[in-house]
Amino acid sequence: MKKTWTNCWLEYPLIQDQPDVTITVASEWDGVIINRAYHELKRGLESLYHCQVTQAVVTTADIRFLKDPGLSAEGYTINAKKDSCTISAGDEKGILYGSFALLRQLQIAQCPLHELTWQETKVPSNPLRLMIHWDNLPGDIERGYAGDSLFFKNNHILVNERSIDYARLAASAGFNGLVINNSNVAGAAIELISDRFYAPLSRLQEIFHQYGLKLFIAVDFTMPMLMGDLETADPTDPDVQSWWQRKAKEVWENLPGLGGFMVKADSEGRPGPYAYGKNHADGANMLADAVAPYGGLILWRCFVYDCQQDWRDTVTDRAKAGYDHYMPLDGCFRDNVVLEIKNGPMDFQVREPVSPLIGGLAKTQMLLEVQITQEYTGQQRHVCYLLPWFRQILDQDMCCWEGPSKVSDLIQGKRCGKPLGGISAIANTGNDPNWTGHDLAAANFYGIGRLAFDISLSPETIAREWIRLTYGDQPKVEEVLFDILMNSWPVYEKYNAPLGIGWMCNPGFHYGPNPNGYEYSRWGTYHRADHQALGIDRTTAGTGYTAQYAPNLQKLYEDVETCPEEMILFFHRLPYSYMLKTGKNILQHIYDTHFEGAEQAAQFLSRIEGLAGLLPDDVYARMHERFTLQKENAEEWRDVVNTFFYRMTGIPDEHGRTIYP
Ligand code: GCV
Repeated sequence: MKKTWTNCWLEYPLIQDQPDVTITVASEWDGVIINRAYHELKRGLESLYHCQVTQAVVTTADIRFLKDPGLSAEGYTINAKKDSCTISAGDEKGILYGSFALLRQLQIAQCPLHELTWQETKVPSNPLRLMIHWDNLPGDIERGYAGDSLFFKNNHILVNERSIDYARLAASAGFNGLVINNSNVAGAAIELISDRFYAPLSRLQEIFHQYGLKLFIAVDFTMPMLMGDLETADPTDPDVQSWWQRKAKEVWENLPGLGGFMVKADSEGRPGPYAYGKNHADGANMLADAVAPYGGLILWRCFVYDCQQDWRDTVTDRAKAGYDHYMPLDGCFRDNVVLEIKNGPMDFQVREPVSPLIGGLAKTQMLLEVQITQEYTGQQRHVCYLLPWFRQILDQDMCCWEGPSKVSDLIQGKRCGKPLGGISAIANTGNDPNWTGHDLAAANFYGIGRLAFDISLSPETIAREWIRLTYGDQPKVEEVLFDILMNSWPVYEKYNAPLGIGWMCNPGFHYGPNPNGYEYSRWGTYHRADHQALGIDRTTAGTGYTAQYAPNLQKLYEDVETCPEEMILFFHRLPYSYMLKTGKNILQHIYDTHFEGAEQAAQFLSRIEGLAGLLPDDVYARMHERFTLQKENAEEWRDVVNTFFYRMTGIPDEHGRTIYP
């Protein structure tokens, strides 16, 4: 297949021309992953220096892979001392991660290998670092904004050179697993775990394995009915249990080393244990028992709410659903079950508080689920670098016990004392030439992998790294792209839904301004705006949502004076005249931020135009097109949202700007 796609951050732009230099690499031990590490170093170094890279004996090599049983799984130590460089690890994966780290550092330092003096030891912060694909077997992607699936086409599995490049990108960012199919399992996907697909799946799995990536498959809870001839999927039914046990045996015989299954149950029309009067622990544990003999995991999604719920009363609140469903089950799950929890209580809005379930569960392993496919954050037409947001989420202290209780601690299992947990990202990749639609969206793919591997990283460090690796050492490019990336989420938020309200986009598609657009809003608008006030009272006097947080956080959110203002309308219903700490009332805040956001989006475009000639032509053309669209769309958001509130209140902008276009 002719290569029609980019290498993203594995481009390895030239640092110094050294055609006469030969760099030798040797390893103390063999293995398929070690072999990949060697080939990655060879590819990277030859591109960075135009040198030769060959294999040698351990004692004389320039770069040596050493075994260090003292290092934890997947960890590495690099010791570069000008004329010698060692990468030590306890397992093969550590050598692979160490090799990518060395290539990264050379590009940061912009020096030849024999001038590098550098020491680094890293052990991944999170045992699970997963990309979650919502790819469908026909080849489309649910909420995909970068082309078609990399894994499926016309109900067949694709195994090709691009699968290898995908694995390279994922491993180099730090991921160690992926779910390849949509958890809304439908059509041919129901047969993914059958003879029809085992052979190509096994070939795909072999590629992933060489890059240290575990394959996971999303399954439907009613498989015994859909694939088998059972009339029930009741998790307590012995026939159902033995159906899954037989199936698991068959699956692992065909796909040894498979990571496990992901399940979305009792959610948005998906079947689950509730249909049989059973709970989610009954469902997850039944599956967990079936896969346990093979070391399999069950990733159980917690996105459970009644989307048709009537919430005109004051206590029914979708935000409460996750906690209400799962808290009573804390401690009831098997050790090979991990609960996968969206970062917020709603659904990947541009701003939400952290899900109270994350602070609630004390005895259960958790996987934080974030969304890098930009469903609600501009759909990869707009730039929205999400790492500053993810940093805030991970740093949020849930104040839920006397030990370390930041989200980053809790997902690492510091509270429950169990070994599994981590970060999963709903993937933003597809078969577009640049993988992610918007060229700058690749920073989210790279960034969340890096952050999952090393939870201490700042969004700034990651952004600079990504720019440097992708576009080389070009100060002007770095200055402009860094600035745009770092401002992109705040700017997007400004022209979108204000102060934590959420949605205000077209139903279904979730793109474009529509203040009353929440699809499940037949019982009232999401923001509840009328001519006097807006927002939802989620205090204990309102829906009672704040009571799901530990006392300190509850107090913080409950009191309108201390509630973080960027989320004030998520927690409180307030009059338009309510004065924010900026000295502006809410209405004027909405007007001002929408004018500012649209202006800043326009500035992004002119700054990108300043990079003409510095970026590759195709990259520049794509970026120019997307930033032009973002500018136009931001103006539309500004006008639609401002007009909505102007009509609602009849109060004009204090500065006399035109509101009704
Ligand atoms: C895969 C949101 C999206 C759905 C998605 C769902 C989920 O509701 O709009 O497309 O379905 O989240 O997380 O399962």
